Amino acid sequence: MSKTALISGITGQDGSYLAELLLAKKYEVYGIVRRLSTPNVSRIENIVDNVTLLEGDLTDQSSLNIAMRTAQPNEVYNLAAQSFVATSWNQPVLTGDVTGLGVIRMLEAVRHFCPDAKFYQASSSEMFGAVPAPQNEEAPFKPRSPYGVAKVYGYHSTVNYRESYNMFCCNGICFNHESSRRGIEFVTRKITDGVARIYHGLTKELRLGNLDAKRDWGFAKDYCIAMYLMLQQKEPDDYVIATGQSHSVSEFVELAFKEVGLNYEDYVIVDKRFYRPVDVNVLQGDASKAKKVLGWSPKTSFEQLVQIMMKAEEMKYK
Ligand code: NAP
Ligand code: G4F
Repeated sequence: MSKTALISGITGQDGSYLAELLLAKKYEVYGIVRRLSTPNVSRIENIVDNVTLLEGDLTDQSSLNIAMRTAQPNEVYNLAAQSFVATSWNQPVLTGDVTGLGVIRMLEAVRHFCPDAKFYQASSSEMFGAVPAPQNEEAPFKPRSPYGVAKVYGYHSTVNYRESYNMFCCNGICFNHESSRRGIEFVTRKITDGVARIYHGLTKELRLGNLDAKRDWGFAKDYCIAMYLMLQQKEPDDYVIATGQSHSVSEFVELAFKEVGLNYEDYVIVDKRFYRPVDVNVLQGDASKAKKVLGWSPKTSFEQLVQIMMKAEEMKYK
């Protein structure tokens, strides 16, 4: 019998890849979408006729209750969030409401309307913050942003519902993962889009912030497989999902410019406007547990990721 999945954040980067993966596995897929003046389904245009979209907002309990009651899912993937770290200093209350309390609202809706459903929470390496690398499931959390603080709340809520109500709840502690579907304000997409614009003569410079920050960057499609695998296990648990390799923003910049035969030093300007009040210096994950238990490992190298993203940008401006 085919399974049913409900995805919050289906219109986002990960939601779109996860929906494609589950459709390929013959799932019936529902997605929660918030009301916007202009509907934003650009990332799921190719599958929009194959999924059922339900109106809902992570700040509104009743809409989440109705979504659970309507879909009666076997699996719930909570991917919706105010996910941009920089914005979390400008909108800390909204970030806490959506990214933190939103998790409890989703868990409550599951508890009351489909208590047997398996639940995935999109936790984040941003929770580790100032903790020295490499970070695994045993590392403490020292978040450095309102977003990281909200994600820690969501993480502990997920563990708490597992322990309090014996619900099947998992945290995927995902390190940064990117693709051509990444939002334009995140640094990798900002870089690949900027390089393509420079290459095609649309602009002359690329303004960035902290070039020394290091991230463990993987390919989003690989990470959605790990999310799915977590909910196929016999027992619920929490897993770090990462490549184990860390690279600086300047390394990403250099490679992206190299892809089109340009030298980044001729175009990149460091602009204090893009610095954060505090930054996370180094993220580098240890995903040994995911490899051992889920049989998961990343398939895309850092160099391949930059190439994939640059190829997509080149197509866009051709
Ligand atoms: P994304 O592209 O920013 O997508 C976020 C999704 O959440 C969008 O579909 C957005 O809808 C939806 N959303 C935002 N506010 C909402 C609200 N109040 N009610 C309902 N939906 C709302 O993020 P992503 O990169 O796919 O990441 C997916 C999840 O993984 C997020 O929770 C993120 O924090 C977490 N995460 C991501 C990474 C990463 O590197 N990508 C790493 C660790 C954890 P609209 O389309 O309407 O804006
Ligand atoms: O691409 P970013 O904005 O991603 P960040 O802050 O690491 O957060 C992403 O990954 C988290 C997982 O660790 C997710 F939970 C979260 O939802 C999101 O997906 O910034 C990466 C680094 C930072 O150190 C930032 O200071 O790049 C640095 N950076 C340098 N110049 C910049 C810029 N970031 C942005 N967005 N824009 C710049 O101009």
